[in-house]
Amino acid sequence: MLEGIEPAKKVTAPKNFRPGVEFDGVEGTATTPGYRSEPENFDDFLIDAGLNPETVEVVPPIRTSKWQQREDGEWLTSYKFTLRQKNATIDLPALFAEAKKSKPAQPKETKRSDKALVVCPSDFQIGKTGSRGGTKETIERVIKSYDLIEKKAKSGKYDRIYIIDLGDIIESVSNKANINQIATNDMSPMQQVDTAASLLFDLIKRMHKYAPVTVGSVASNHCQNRVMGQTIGKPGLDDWGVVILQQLHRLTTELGWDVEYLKPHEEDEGFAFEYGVNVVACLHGHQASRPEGIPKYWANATFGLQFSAAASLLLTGHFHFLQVTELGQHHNGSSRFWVQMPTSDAGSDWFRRQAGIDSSTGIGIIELDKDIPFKGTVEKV
Ligand SMILES: [Mn+2]
Repeated sequence: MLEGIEPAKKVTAPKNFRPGVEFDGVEGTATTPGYRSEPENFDDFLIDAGLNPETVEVVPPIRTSKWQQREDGEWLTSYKFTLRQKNATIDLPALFAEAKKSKPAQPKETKRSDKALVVCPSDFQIGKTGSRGGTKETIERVIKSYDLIEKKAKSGKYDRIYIIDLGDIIESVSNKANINQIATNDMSPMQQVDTAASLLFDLIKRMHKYAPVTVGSVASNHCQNRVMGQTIGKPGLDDWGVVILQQLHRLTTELGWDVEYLKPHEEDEGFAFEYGVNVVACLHGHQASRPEGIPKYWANATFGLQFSAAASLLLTGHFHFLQVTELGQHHNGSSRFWVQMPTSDAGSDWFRRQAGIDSSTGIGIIELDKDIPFKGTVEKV
């Protein structure tokens, strides 16, 4: 009775077909098993493979291969694509597209405290390589800090969050040792700008979920417009950090987010803002050749009625370590303070070799009370 009936043909996939996932934590490849119909996304597949679709994304192009289960039977389709950790490789057009499709809600109307969080990314020097690695490692360090800052932002019910880029966000190629920079950089200045903008945008996006945001950028030595060793143009305008700020302004305005911006006057290199009884001046720090020169600079700038004259708190970067210094008095009833903020960079090996000293990396954050003058507490995350 069974004669003449052929056993069903084996399900055979095309040659070289092997479903699987390879992922090294940053990027990888995936080949899915056969699907009967086109899946809406690959989230379930990624979860089955032990990956989190929130942190790992599918990168087009997506290649397909089709085969028939048996003669006249159903067709199956397998998909092959690249995977990458979100934020690991950064491409600004892609970032803009992503920003548009995933508008985070406006910060919730909750009862807010009379406190602001001031987050100070400083001296990322994106594009530089050193004893702490290259751009990839710098991004990893920065994202780790961001995760801790986000925890703080989430629980703080802040009235406002300030993100102050204290300068040298890119490495550039125009230092004194510019030939060496060509050897030690792992990205061109253009790609450094693109990556740095993406990193700052990520921080704005995270903070904006919890409070209205103000973003500021100061002018700095690595971001200066230099031609053949000379600085040209207007320092507060012709600066890569300020250019990044302009791009972010455009992006968040288009998205309709509640983000304000602070930048130097075009003839200045820093700016000041007020939060309640606290007046905060922001400056990169390259105005002094050594950290010990900053208090003198500030005193002179106060006599010269510069933007920092009325400040109760001066924030700087440039020197790559955290230091809180109490200086003189302020009209708000407290002392003036100078806070030198830490770096997230790949390592200043020439400085380490010469001076012997080195510090751990991190991002400095400060909680400011509207009615209470700053008393010197800084957290490094
Ligand atoms: Mn610097």
